[in-house]
Amino acid sequence: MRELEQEALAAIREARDLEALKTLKARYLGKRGLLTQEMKALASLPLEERKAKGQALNALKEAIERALEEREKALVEEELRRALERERQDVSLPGVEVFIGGLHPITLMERELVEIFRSLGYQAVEGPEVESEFFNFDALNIPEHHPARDMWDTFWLEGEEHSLPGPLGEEARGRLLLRTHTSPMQVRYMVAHTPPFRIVVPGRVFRFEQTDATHEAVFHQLEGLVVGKGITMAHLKGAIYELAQALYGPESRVRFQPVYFPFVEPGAQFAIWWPEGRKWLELGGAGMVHPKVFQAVNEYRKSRGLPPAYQGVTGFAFGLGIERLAMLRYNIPDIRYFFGGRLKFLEQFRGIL
Ligand code: YSA
Repeated sequence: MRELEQEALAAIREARDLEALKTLKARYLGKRGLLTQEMKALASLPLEERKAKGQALNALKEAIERALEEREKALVEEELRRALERERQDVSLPGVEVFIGGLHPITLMERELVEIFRSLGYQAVEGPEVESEFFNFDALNIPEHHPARDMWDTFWLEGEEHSLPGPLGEEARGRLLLRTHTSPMQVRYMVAHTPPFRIVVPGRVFRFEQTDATHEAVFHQLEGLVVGKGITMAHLKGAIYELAQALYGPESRVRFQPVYFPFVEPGAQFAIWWPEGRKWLELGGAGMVHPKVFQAVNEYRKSRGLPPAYQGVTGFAFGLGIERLAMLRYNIPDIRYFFGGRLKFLEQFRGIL
């Protein structure tokens, strides 16, 4: 019996896993286990011997059960420790960088401008980049062969097969082109709406031009148009003044100089004093909406069965280049960087949303 005890306890101590432990349990305590058989054999022994051996066998059974329990506990703990080791995470490891894009500097500048005008009660609207000759030129008092057309070198679309919806969903008149300024939206908006209103129109424009550090063939403008009863040049100056204040603070000033645009009378070019750089920034053109533009809008409305809504009202308009402002805001020396497609340039704006 001593032998059996030594053998059993040693085997249990050395069991390598729970599976081996289960086999040992069956070997000693199972239905046909060694200890069970010894127990059965008791019946054939004389009473005194049976009693003594019975007690010894019970003690051995308890010892084996205890040993099995202890070993099982140890094996479970060991397995847990190994699992923890295996699945260990080093939380101090540097993370994997997630690539976050950013907004393009022109988008940022455009949003800043739109926000300024929104705070002044303007509504932002957008128009098509492919435009018809009628809205880009004719309705703005620049008929075919008018020398003023030379102010805007134009990309024309080839062929007659294209058609473009006008402001009322009808087919737009005239040849198609890439809009050379955002001013055609003045006409589109007026045809479809009645005054009074204040709008700004941000957007991309195209000119068949030689490029240099301050001129691109593709650039962005912000158009403004305010129409109502009693609108004057003073309102225009006030609007540009508010823009200057919002952009460059209380030290900023504005300057207007007479200039010719066919769709305004009087017309002006305007500049904003940039206190930090101590210089005037020529931003764009402006003026009082020309009566001929109102007349073209009224005629267009009439041809579509709408009443002429532009009588007894006046309006001012302006159009400024967005790239110039973004160049200053982000310290960019050459306008061609904006759409040169170089990642090194764009990555500087990563994460700016
Ligand atoms: C004038 C009167 C109004 O009642 C309304 C709008 C205007 C502006 C007019 N539609 C226009 O396009 N005038 S502009 O040809 O002088 O351009 C306006 C601004 O766009 C310029 O002052 C300049 O800031 C920018 N711009 C013009 N050509 C550019 C350019 N920016 C970058 N590259 C070019 N090639």
